[in-house]
Amino acid sequence: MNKLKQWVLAATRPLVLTKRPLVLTMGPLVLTMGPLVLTMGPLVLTMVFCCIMMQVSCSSKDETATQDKAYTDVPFVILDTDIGSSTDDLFALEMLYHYDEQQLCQLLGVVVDREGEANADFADVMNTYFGHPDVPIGLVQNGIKNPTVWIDYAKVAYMTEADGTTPMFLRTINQPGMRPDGHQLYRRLLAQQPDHSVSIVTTGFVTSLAQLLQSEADEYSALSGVELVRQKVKCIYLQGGVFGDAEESDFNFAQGITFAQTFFDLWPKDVDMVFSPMEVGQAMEYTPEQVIADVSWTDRHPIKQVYMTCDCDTGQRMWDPMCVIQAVEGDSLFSLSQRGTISITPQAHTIFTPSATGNVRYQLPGNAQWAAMMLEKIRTMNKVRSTM
Ligand SMILES: [Ca+2]
Repeated sequence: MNKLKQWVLAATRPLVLTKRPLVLTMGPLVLTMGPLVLTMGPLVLTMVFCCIMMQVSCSSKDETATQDKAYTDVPFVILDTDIGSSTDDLFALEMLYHYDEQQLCQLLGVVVDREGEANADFADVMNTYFGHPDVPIGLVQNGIKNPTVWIDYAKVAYMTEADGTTPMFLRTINQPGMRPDGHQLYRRLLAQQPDHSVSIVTTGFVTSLAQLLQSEADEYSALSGVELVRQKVKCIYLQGGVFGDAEESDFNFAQGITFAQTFFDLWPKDVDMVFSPMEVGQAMEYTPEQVIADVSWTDRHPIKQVYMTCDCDTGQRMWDPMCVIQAVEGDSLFSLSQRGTISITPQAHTIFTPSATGNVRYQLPGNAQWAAMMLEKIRTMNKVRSTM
């Protein structure tokens, strides 16, 4: 039954797209051109003109969306994830779908910053399964080569039913190489949004972000990457950073220190950053037994299948959702450091310097009661029974 409904979703995907205002504007535009075009004479000319107008209509939809979209403080979120290794990225993404459905945010897109089509395909499985096939996915190119993989779960995207041929999970894009480069997707999405409206949540590497900041004017925007970020981004939430007295490398940044140094050097010093260091999410343990039990109504669930297929008892904690929760629900749920500035050493040590005018804050660990409340938020989202 679940599978049947997924097929129905795939068949009706254009209808799902119509929930986006920018697409709604296309229909009338094209339709109203029809009679006008038909008066022009030869059929061939008509068809050519129709094609041109459809192209114009498509290329202008982004500008129309920008004009129509009133920013009302509901965060427009881009998730930048190293999906395909730790499973907390999956819960971060799942939560964003549900926050989007509750109209607490609008999920603009997903940037996969771990190289490999399989990782992007898994993000696609998530989008498709959870009813958000229209959320665009970008995939980093020229990123970090062979980073650590803690739990090799991307293969679950290609699992089949018992017959060995029927895919267990559907995807929206089935051709390899069809997804935009991660930093190009950033440029396209940012250029379309109102100023200072976008919250970036990065729960992996900062490869695509470094490439974005190094980018120059293109077909999406006349602004450089740095200026585009300064104009469009409200805040970036990052899982990472080591603060306090500890002198340790940050894992995510150490995996690609050159990218991290570029990112820290170029990120505009007047655009807010909030870090969620590892010890904050470390307090939330969502055990494999709990994950599987919380999705008791089906086995055809991508996160549950990961936990059924792979050994996820690896010390996995709910680090990444801490960034999502703050990005969507705001600062009031968190204890935050004072403001300051940040830099990174070649050893991937993050250096925080207090400053009342700084753009950087970081989350502080909460008590056991707070951690239990946060874990409950994650579990509640994961218990939502999919309508697919
Ligand atoms: Ca991650």
